[in-house]
Amino acid sequence: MLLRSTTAAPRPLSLVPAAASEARRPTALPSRAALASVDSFTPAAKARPSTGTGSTTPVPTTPGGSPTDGLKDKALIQALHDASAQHKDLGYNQARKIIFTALDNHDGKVECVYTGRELATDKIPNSNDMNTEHSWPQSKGATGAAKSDLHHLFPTDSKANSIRGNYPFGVVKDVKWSQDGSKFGKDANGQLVFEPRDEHKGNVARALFYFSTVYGKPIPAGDEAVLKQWNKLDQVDAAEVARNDAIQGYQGNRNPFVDDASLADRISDF
Ligand SMILES: [Ca+2]
Repeated sequence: MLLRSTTAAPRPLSLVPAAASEARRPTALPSRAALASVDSFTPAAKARPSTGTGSTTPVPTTPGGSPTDGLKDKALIQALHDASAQHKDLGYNQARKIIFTALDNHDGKVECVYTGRELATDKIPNSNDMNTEHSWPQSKGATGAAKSDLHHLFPTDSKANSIRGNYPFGVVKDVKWSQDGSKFGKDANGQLVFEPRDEHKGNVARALFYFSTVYGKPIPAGDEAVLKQWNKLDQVDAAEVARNDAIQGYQGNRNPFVDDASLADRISDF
């Protein structure tokens, strides 16, 4: 069920197009007070509602009416792409400002998704301290709008970010670096891989499933097998749902693999 309501958070973008008169009213946002600090935020007023493929009938938000029902593999990827790809390109500076001052700023602090290190900040930090992780690396295709797509961007300690570099994610057997549950080193096949701590494993898997689907990028088979395991190991929690809700408010689209984590197993080859 792609668009099921998982929380009580409003989803105005899928129901009511943002009117110009409401452009400064943050009705699409969760109630965190921190969100109000993003003074230049504007709702993704131009984003189309996720109405699927060409139909003028809104996608039902009740069970039993998802456009992905019964689909799998390429047909499911296409349907998810059609429902999720359209979104507002925030630009990289605005995306980072949102991450560090609102989206991932809780009680004035931002936490590195890899190490758990917290930084008190009310602005984009010095990039030598904490910076923005592209779960799908820029060097492997996260360019243009994808560079600023919040669904795969996370705050990270700069050293951990640098160690991950553009290495694939995988299960580390021969540890060369580790900190607070995240590891870098060789996997069972002797390939250098980065392994996030357990609580981020599912998040990163679902972020990459989203990226592959929205931007049409294949995931290597070995990586995909690991990510599908992580999708089950670290299941969607309330924080991940809240982040998905908030991102919809900013850029107008959702990660369907967070809304329904079982979708990934209906795709045999991303
Ligand atoms: Ca998690």
